[in-house]
Amino acid sequence: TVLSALEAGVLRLTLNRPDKLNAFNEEMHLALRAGFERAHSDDTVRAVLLTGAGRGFSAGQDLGDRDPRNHGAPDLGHTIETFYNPLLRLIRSLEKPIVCAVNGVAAGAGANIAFACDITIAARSARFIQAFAKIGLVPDSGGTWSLPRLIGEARAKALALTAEPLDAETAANWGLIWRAVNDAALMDEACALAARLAAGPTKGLGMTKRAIQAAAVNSFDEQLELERDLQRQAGRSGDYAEGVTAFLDKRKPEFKGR
Ligand code: LHQ
Repeated sequence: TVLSALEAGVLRLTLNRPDKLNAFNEEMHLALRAGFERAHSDDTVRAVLLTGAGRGFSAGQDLGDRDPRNHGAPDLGHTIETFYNPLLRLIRSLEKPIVCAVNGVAAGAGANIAFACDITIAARSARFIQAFAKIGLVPDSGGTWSLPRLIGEARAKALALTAEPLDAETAANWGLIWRAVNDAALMDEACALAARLAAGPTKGLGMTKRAIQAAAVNSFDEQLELERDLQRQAGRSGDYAEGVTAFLDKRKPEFKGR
């Protein structure tokens, strides 16, 4: 249900239930989690590329698993705690860049997982839908946190309360994603970006991600102190020495991710 391939430091994870628009069932959750756990533990992984197979990115939770006529009132809090929250924590806490290539519709949790990644690029034909309101639910997968931060309360509330689809171009103009690109160019652009990041100074990039995320809760003074501490660590990395040496030698740096 998730294809996993490591090439030149890029771990490519492809959601692979195309006939269900890559809706999440338990098996796909566990496979994707295993992919991100590998990204955490394997030093040869220096960037992640997340995308979907077929015409959709992900339609969110598999509602076929959830027929209330068969199951009665479910404990969705348990589903969130067991499957979605651990995944979102793995994405945000990974100190390596995650590129998300949204190849088609991203609905419900599928949209919010895309917004939790570090650099999200979408095909121009992709749509983002906060589908939760259509079935009486609340945005999850960090959506109520990321939406107001990325686009402000007014737009966040309108998207979440109406469940109206948002096109990729508007999502990019609003700052919800990095860029909308032509459909045919999506995978080339996303792979090139992931490859570039995987060849970068991984420790420094990882700490940059951590610092920017920490700004959501820190005061200005706390953030200045965090920058000092992280810069101290970055300054001791081999990649810093290589970066400065290469600059002085007027050549391209060869970062090792250490
Ligand atoms: C699907 C799904 C789907 C199963 C398309 N499930 N089959 C967390 C915790 C616990 C519970 C609940 O939820 C959550 C978080 C959430 O993510 S809630 C939100 C769940 N997602 C949705 O409500 C979206 C439902 N899907 C749609 O609204 C549409 O399918 C979209 C707008 C995504 C795409 O529309 P179309 O391009 O017209 O495609 P389609 O509707 O024809 O779908 C294609 C196939 O995929 C179809 O199957 P079929 O056998 O008829 O070809 C759909 O039934 C299936 N599919 N989404 N979530």
